[in-house]
Amino acid sequence: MARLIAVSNRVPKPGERYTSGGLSVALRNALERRGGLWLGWSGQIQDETVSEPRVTTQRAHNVDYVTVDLTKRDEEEYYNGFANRALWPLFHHRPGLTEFARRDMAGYYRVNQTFARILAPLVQPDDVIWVHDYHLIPLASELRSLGLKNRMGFFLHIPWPAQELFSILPNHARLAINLINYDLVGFQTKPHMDNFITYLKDEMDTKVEGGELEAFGRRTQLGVFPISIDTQEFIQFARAPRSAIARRLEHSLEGKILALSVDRLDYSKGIPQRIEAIGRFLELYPEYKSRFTALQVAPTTREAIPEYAEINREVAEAAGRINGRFGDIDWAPIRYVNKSIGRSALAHLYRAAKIGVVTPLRDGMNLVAKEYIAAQDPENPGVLVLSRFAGAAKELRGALLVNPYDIDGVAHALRSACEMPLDERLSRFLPMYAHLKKFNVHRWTDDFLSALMREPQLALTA
Ligand code: ADQ
Repeated sequence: MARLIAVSNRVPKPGERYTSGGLSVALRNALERRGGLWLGWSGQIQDETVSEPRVTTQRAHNVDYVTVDLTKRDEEEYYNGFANRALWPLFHHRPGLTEFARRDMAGYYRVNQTFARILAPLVQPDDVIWVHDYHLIPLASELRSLGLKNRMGFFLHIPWPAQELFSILPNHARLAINLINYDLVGFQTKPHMDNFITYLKDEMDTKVEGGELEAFGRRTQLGVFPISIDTQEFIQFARAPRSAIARRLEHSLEGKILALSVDRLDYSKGIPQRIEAIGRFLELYPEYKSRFTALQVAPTTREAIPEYAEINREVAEAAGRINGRFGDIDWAPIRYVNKSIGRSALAHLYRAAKIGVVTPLRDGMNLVAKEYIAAQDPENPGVLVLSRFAGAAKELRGALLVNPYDIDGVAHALRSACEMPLDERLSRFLPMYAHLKKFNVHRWTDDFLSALMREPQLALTA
């Protein structure tokens, strides 16, 4: 079996097995099965004056974890700059938040080059290379220019934007060509893939047929691979005796209906709009005052980026406003905490919530929606209120699908969720539960890797 090489912006520590999210667990699993190597940024910053990046290798369970330190300048330009202030907002359809700087773009290419230079000598001829996400789009081009002929796949975890938006990037053609240097490019949903195909046809006059494109003397396969969760793990966590945090939560609820949201604190997640909708719900249906509690768990991320400090302030203000307006001396409608919660406690919180509120303005997939479903009691499940703009909406058809910009619409959906009888909750929940048992994250890694290892000609006739 060919060895697997995974590359992602960050690499978890070999021992972080039960604290990290589904993706790293699944990737680690695939790497351990085949033997492999995982390369990415260590998260450490090194002195600018050191001429070569510090590389650390740790081996555990058949896998080499190779981590690279970056300089402050690399972090500013590659990570905070081009990846998170240009690509992230634009790919989430927020051109107003997009800050493009040529210096950042140069830093982005420089770090990709550094990763390629470090990786190339470690690669054996029949290794298969799987690159993750928008930070590393140019990696295959850099590796190929160093002479590597290996099969290389890329998976985009975030949406691919509409053509009009992508072409706002001054270097859009270069990035698209970077993607063509992979053998397989995977997207979360068909609309994301179709956006890319439209761009290729209109801007680059490229032929795309049967999910395969031919350009610049190369053949690249495109595909849809909706990412999933370790469903069994979540089912087991949720079934286990409740953790202390879940007991504290249930005790504090005193029988009130819990509507739970769990997100990284990010402007793409639609948190201020969601809080606004909770206010509207209480305004339209005052009978729920003192009977309903919304809990928003949102650890801060990417704090060095100004837009992220701003969203933190905005969410705290919105929650304060709604609590001030609707709350009472013994009840506040919204609890807002900037905390990260362990996986098994998280499963218990999901299970305690009669309503899961997942309303991003745009999201590649959104794993919280899937985790919420997996953690429910199959005999008495809760209701998922889900944004139609999350990739997960393409699969979780039993959710109450909402438009997160439509504050009244979300308020009505919250009411329907509160009132929904058991038979309707079951008929919505059971197909989603069965779907997630079958399409879990292990199936996702297997599907992507078997597509990557298939020869292109075979893919044409498949
Ligand atoms: P994210 O934008 O990070 O991921 P998401 O898919 O929801 O979004 O994944 C978040 C993960 O972090 C979930 O597993 C969740 O449980 C965990 N998490 C969030 N808040 C937490 C908290 N307070 N405590 C503990 N854990 C928390 C990107 C894309 C998504 C895509 C994923 C995977 O933006 O669209 O689904 O990658 O491809």
